[in-house]
Order: sequence, then C-alpha cells, then structure tokens
Amino acid sequence: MRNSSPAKCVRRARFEHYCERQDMKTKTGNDNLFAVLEGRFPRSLDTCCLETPEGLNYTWRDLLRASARLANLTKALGLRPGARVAVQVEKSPEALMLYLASLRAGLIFLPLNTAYQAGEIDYFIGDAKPELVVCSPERLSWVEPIARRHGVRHVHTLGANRDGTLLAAGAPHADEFRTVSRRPDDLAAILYTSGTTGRSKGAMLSHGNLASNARTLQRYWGWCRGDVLLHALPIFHVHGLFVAVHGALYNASKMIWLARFDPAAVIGQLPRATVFMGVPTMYVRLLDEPGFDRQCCAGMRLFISGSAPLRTETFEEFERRAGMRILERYGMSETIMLTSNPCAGERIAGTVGKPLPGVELRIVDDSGTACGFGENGVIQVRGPNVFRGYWRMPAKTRSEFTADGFFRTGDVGQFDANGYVRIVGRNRDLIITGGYNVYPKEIETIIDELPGVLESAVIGLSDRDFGEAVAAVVVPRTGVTLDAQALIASLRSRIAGYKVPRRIFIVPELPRNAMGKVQKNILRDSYAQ
Ligand code: MCA
Ligand code: AMP
Repeated sequence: MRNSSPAKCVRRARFEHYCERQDMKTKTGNDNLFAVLEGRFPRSLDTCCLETPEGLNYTWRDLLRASARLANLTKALGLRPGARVAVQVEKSPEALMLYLASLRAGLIFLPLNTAYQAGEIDYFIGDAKPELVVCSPERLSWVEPIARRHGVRHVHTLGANRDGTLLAAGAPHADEFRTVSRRPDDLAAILYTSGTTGRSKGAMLSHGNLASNARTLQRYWGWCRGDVLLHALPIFHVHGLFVAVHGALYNASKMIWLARFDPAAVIGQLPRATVFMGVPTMYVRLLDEPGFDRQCCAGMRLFISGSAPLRTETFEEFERRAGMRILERYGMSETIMLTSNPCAGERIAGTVGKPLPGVELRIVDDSGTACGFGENGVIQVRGPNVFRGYWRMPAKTRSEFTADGFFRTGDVGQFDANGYVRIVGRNRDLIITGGYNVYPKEIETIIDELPGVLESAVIGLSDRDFGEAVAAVVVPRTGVTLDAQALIASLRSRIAGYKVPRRIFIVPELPRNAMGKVQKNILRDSYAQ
C-alpha cells in the first residue's frame, strides 16, 4: 500500500467489493444470516459451542434446538417475518439463543442496553413498534406498562439464570425449525444510536450487511481451526453481538462466555482462549492487574480493540506486558467494521489500519475533494456492510449519504503514508465513555428540564479509565441555588448510568462566541484538571 494514492485505495476496495458480490452470487439458497452461520457449523454438532465459568456447556446441537424452540414460539405468538422483537435482558447464553431464534424466524432484533431507564425504553418501543418485548424479570413492573401503552401484544421475561416466562413458554415447542428464507437486503436488526439532535436513530442492518462483515473479518483476522473466543463484552451492541459472536459462529469456534467483564475472571480464562475482543477501558483495567503477564497470554493469538480510541500508552504498555500487540480496528453501528490493523502485518499504534476488503473508504475535505496522505478530512464509506438507513427517518437517511452513495461517518481522519487510517476527531458533538456513545445534546435537553436550571453544556473530559468522562456545566435560573449532587441524583432515574455526568460544575454563565454559540473548547480547557 506504500506509495499508492488514496484514490487507488478506493479503486482497490471497489474491485474487492465486486469480487465479494461475485463470490456471494455463486451461492444458491437462503441469505438468512443464521443459514449462513449454520452452513459453517462443525460437522460434529455434539462438540462444545459455548461454555461458562459456572460450568454450563452448550453444544452446537443445543444451540440449534434452543433457537428452534424460541423461533417456533414466536411463530405461535403470531409474529411474522419483519416483525420487531425488542430485548432488554442481562447477558446469558439464552439471550444469545433468543437473538439466533429471531434471525431464524426472519424477525428484526432490537437489542437494548440494560442501563436504559424508563424514558429511554419508552422512546425505543414507541419508535420501533415491536410485537414482542422481552425484559429481565426485575424490570417487568415498569417495562410492561410502557409496552402495553404502545400496543405491544406480547411481553415476556428472561432472567440471567434461565428464569422468566420466555423459556417456559418456549419449552413445549418443537426443537426443529426451518430457518425462514431471507434476501440479503431484508432487515435482521435495528440498533439505536444516540442522536445529534437528542432523538435516537435506529440503524437498520440487513442479513447481507452482517453476513458480508462476518465473512470479511473471518479472513482478515485469520480465524483458524481451534480458535476459542473469550467473550466478555455486552451483547446489546455491534461489538459484542455482531463482531464477536458472528466471528466465533462463522468460524465454528467455541466461546467462553463471561456474563460481564471482570479483569480477574478474564485473566483466569485467558490460558484457555486464543482470541479476545474488548474496548480500551477493558485493556486499561487488565493492565491494572498485577497478574496480567506473558504467561497468561501465552496461548493467545489475537487481542482486538475497538469502539473508542486506544491510547498509545495502553498499546505500548500492553506490548511490554503481554509480549504482543493489540490489533485496533474501527467501525460504527451503521456500518459494522470498516478498517482494521492487519493480523499478519504491522499493527501501528494510534491507527485503525486499512479499509477492510470490499469497504470503499475515502477522506474528503469540505469541497468533497479527496485529501492527500497526512491531510485531515471527513471519512465517508460505501460497501456491502453499510446499513439500509435509519428506521422511519427517510429524510435523515438521505442527508447522511452523498449523491454517489457514500455514508458520512461524522469521523475526521487521515491516511498515513502506509495507507493506514488515523482517526483524529469527529465533526459531531459526541463523547465516547468506556466504549459507549453519549450525545451531549441529549443530556443537555434533560438537564435543562430539571427545576431551577437555566441552561447547560455537556462536555467530555479526559479520563484514564473511560477514555472520556461525561461532565456538565450548569447555569441556574436567577435566584436559584443548585446542588450538583442533587442534580446527579435526579438524572440517575432518567437516563442510563453511563450517560450521567460524573461531575457537574455550577457557573453563573456559559462562554459564548460572537454568534452566541457555547464555546465548549473553553469549557474543556477550564475543567481539564
Ligand atoms: C459503566 N459505568 C460507566 C460505563 N460503564 N460509566 C461511564 N462509561 C461507561 N462505559 C458506570 C455505571 O453507570 C456505574 O455507575 C458504574 O460505572 C459501575 O457499573 P458497572 O456496570 O459495574 O460497570 P463496569 O462493569 O465497570 O463497566 C465498564 C465496562 C462497560 C466493562 C467498560 O462500560 C462496558 O462493557 N463497555 C463496553 C461498551 C461496548 O460494548 N461498546 C461497544 C459499542 P454508578 O456506580 O455511578 O452507578 S459498539 C461500537 O461502538 C462500534 C460499532 C464499535 O466500533 O465497536
Ligand atoms: P457507535 O455508533 O456507537 O457504534 O460508535 C461508533 C463510533 O465509535 C465511530 O463513529 C467512532 O467515532 C468511534 N470508534 C469506533 N472504533 C474506534 C476506534 N478504534 N478509534 C476511534 N474511534 C472509534
């Protein structure tokens, strides 16, 4: 790639995309993602597919049967292909079976962060209009009334330990199910991403989007026979649900399934695994453990990082301690994975690698002209992985695509001399904390509704653990005295915990420029310490 121009990179990607399409055309049959994954399952279905440290063990046959039972249940409930299923449950093997069942039945899966509070769930259910809502038993008392108010026909519960009504309702159903036929463009999932205007948008991902990315990553990351994935990510976002799960299933690899990320538990399981995926916060926390060393990583083939920038210090400290380099990659809910450092070649700190085969990635300036090496511009992408648009937002969808069909990522980057992409910023106001996205506008709107608040500005401050931490600068109404801790307490019941500002600063006024726009850079500098 050295000496090849950015334009050549785009041409190469277009050719790879063409080859990929030809490759897919030769296949006949069902383009349902589950059928694609099942086609790759091992010949012996009685080998282990997923195990937990608590001693649960699921074979590939168990996975087929459990997902078939739940797919049959959805059919018996009257859900037809294209119906939505909204799911807010704790991570468990059965939660995974529910996702797979939903694919098999041709339903559209809506995974929801377990941190979401009533206001957030109300919006997602009202917008997506699911026919089935599955929540954890502890949340039923407030989720069910919301679901009923929006006319949801069926509400079930699924607990972390195989409890709840869903599995009981599924138990009498047949454990065989003919996976519903889907075309590549049919929707498989809607992933809500926070909105710049405060309204979340549902990114519609198709079976074809997900299958093409799984196929590409399997080759690019050199997944091989005998690989074992240590899965410690949540399964309500692209990273844990698609990149990690599809990676293992497409490669017929066993998963060691941790209910949550716990550095000591990860270190304990590493000797039994070969692949690990995490957000930068997870790597920072692993490095804080004295027990994290070359010995526990001896059998590991690949550590992958994404969802947020990996600091060079973390990359370098990891190499010193583990004796290997983290592979950093870059993607979005709307596009799944876009670029990656190589599996075999050089992994460069501070870069997210090259565009994946089949992904056309260009970096352009304000006039739309391609930037040269080392020049900053906005990142635009096109390819079989790019989503079908925002759910029920055709105008928003149109505005996010260029006339020639490239999606505007909102990220600012540059190609370095090796053709590797560096993300240098974002042209939208976004905070990424521990791998979760927080849009300041959403939080400001909620803070401004609190009694006594005149206005607010939400900013991200550098944080060793989370990369960025959410902070708010709040102006009280005249004559009102605000208490920062009381504001934080009232926000906790309104929004997911990771969106709640860690710190709130009360000030008499916000700095503004001549146009009246709040100068967040001044606020970030003032509160950096
Ligand atoms: C938890 N808390 C957080 C975060 N997570 N605060 C800020 N940022 C966070 N990310 C807060 C909780 O609200 C709680 O606050 C306290 O920390 C403890 O909560 P707990 O759940 O125990 O947290 P944890 O286990 O320490 O979680 C840290 C974590 C988690 C493991 C790093 O945030 C995580 O799993 N992050 C991964 C996110 C992810 O998968 N992103 C992928 C998005 P309090 O004590 O005050 O109540 S997909 C994507 O971005 C794209 C496509 C891509 O490229 O992958
Ligand atoms: P989301 O829409 O929640 O999936 O978040 C996607 C955003 O996360 C991207 O637009 C980037 O801003 C950011 N992101 C993902 N991976 C990386 C990475 N490796 N380095 C920097 N930013 C990243």
